[in-house]
Amino acid sequence: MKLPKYHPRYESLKIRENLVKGFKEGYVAINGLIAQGRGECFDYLFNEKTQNFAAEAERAAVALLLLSKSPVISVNGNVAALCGREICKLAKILKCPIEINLFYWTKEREEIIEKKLRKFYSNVLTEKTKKIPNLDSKRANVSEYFYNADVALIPLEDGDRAEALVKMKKNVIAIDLNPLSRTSQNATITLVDNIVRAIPNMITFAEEMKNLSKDELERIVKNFDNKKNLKDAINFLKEKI
Ligand code: PTJ
Repeated sequence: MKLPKYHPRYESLKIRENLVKGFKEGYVAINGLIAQGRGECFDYLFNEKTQNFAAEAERAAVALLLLSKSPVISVNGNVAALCGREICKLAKILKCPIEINLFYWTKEREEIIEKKLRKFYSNVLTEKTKKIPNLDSKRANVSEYFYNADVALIPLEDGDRAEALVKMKKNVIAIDLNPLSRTSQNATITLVDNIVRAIPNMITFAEEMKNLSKDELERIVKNFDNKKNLKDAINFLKEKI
């Protein structure tokens, strides 16, 4: 469908179209369309804009990733469809690998996503030799690198895996429009923002901050309070309603 640019819901409809295209190409799970609907509902309440609390969390997340010794970015079907190219750009700046991890895993979906990402970035991990403890799904299978990573960026993640990663003592950065989800509540840093804005914002921050000293980056992380940030997001929703 050709979307007219003047349509008041152009951006939101464009995102939907990208997901539907990804579904037709065989790499977005049908359940991914439902997940997007859930996200859209929250995004509507956040005025479809990056609010101050989200920008603050995005800055802290970039500082944490720049401080990390072994960061990793996890990508699922929705993430690949919504910002595959941008997430590769972020990984390049952070010099970190990307790992494909699917809730509704099939070999075919994984291969299509891998091919898509490799057009922009070569450091895509595929060999899964380890299992995340206490997690009973295909999402438990990870690479050795992921298993040992100190910081994991996990956009649009399910609550079980987020919790299991926190239990492994990893620093977990979530991107989730629902500030009440288990993923949001358990993460070390939660970006309550639409991924289509969060990743480009993180790219801008990473470019600005990549030459900051370790002390400056540590100060940014230390001054960030995730519980307070989530409260600010929830209060925003309360006032909006
Ligand atoms: O590709 P797969 O097989 O790994 O499956 C991916 C999905 C997303 C289908 C799977 O992880 C899933 O079922 O996710 P959930 O639990 O339905 O959604 C995860 C969270 O992402 C929810 O809290 C949504 O509100 C949120 N969300 C959805 N779309 C966006 C979003 N957050 C930020 N930006 C979005 N565009």
